Amino acid sequence: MTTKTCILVGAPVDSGKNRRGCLMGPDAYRTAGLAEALSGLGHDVRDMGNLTPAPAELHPDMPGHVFAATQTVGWTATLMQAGEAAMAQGLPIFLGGDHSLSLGSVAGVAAHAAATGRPQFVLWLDAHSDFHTPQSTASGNLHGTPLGYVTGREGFHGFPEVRHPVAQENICILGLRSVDMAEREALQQSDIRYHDMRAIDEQGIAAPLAAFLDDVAAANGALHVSLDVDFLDPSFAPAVGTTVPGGATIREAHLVMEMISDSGLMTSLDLVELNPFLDDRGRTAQVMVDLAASALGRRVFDRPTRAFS
Ligand code: HAR
Ligand code: MN
Ligand code: MN
Ligand code: MN
Repeated sequence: MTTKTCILVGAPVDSGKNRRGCLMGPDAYRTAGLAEALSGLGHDVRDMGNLTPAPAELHPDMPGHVFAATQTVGWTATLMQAGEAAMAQGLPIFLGGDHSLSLGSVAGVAAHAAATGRPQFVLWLDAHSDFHTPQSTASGNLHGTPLGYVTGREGFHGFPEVRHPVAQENICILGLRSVDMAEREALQQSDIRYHDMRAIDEQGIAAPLAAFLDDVAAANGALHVSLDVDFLDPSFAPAVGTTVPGGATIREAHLVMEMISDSGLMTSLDLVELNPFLDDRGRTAQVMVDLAASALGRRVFDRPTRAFS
């Protein structure tokens, strides 16, 4: 694959849910050797360090059960700006942080795509659909809302305006196995394409992904990939607060990443929901680094043997 300038954007966002630990994610990826893995593939890697959230205020219309909304508003403003700016420099890799970071990362890269006249596409690899609004979420956890926000759903009071919403038909979710009732109804009424684990078991993961990548290519789209740790089966990716059994296998996940790499279409990437406090000797961080490397050109035959422990 062609050599890229990879911009590592540390986003230690921990406000998207009540359980702490995702703030350690960026340093876990650094410790697991992300920059070295990517530069070893020939890429130019620039680590921008970690961002901090902009000051923000709580909007009176934000429902009271929403957790740490003010902080997530601040993160969204910061990440939107940083995401748009990083797109002008290369291929941003957002090192999370919980999935609420994607309110900002996706809105930011979509603004850049709009400015360059390209449609934004999003591949969402997740056990969850993250399509809530602050009104529909029962948990109050904003990490369950980024797809709601970036598609322009109502009710994100106090958040930056989404000037360039992502078109529903340009979004593909793979890996679903935990969807709340309110999200399920909204998803069914939307043009988002989604494939749950049942569909993946029946049809394989390559067919729906290939169809989506074809559409991205035909539209000359920009492709943002958002990889949630819980897309993976918790048996080998335990470091996440919201484990759901029955996730993608390591081979399915690598196949997805290798197909993305082969397509040459990916323009930005999120690595989210890693909670190093829950990890087992760094193995989940290492799996995520390996997957990022696959998305950026590493192949099975090129991989050095690595032992955990
Ligand atoms: N749908 C549930 C909620 O809104 C769980 C959301 C969990 N989201 C993540 N990211 N872990 O996908 O609370
Ligand atoms: Mn998620
Ligand atoms: Mn614009
Ligand atoms: Mn999830």
